[in-house]
Amino acid sequence: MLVYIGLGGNLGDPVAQIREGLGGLKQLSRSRVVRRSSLYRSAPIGPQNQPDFVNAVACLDTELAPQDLLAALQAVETRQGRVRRALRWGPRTLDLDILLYGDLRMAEPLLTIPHPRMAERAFVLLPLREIATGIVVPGAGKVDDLIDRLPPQAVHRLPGE
Ligand code: A4P
Ligand code: MG
Repeated sequence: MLVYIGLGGNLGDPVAQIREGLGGLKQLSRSRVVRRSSLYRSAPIGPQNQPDFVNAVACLDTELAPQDLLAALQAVETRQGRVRRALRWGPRTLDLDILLYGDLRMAEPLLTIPHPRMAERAFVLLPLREIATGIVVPGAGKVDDLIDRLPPQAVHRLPGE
């Protein structure tokens, strides 16, 4: 199954955190990283009194079921020093979200796919388009059309990353 994972972080050295997160994805069982986007610097969505984020998207070919993949991603987050805090959308060392899992659509208390907020987020859609031109977000539409409809958001590709 081809799945897309969103990476984000804004604490410590976020470029190093995202690189390390990509390393963590490479070590997931029954999975292989097929492709990864450049790194992007983005202004925070949510509370504004926190540092800019670095974001990226990776494509995995995996045999893990969605819940097992989520558990594996959370283990990588924890290994990289993430502490879950009360503040929603607050700062974090590394956040790994399942964006897309093939064409699957599911909504359960602990797992919603496609990621429910991805269609409004330039920091997800721009790196996704970079590695998956023409992809369709089930229930939302083509990535290019979604990007055309975005409100302005400060997202910049980091050269050489
Ligand atoms: N969960 C449900 N669906 C999913 C999914 N598709 N992938 C549940 C991953 N997790 C999913 O997530 C909370 C719970 O969501 C998990 O326990 C899981 O069961 P979390 O990672 O603990 O907390 P969170 O990331 O703070 O929550 P949330 O609501 O997912 O936040 P978002 O939407 O990921 O937003 N601004 C910029 N520029 N760049 C960013 O990367 N990220 C956020 C976080 C806010 N602002 C940002 C960025
Ligand atoms: Mg998350």
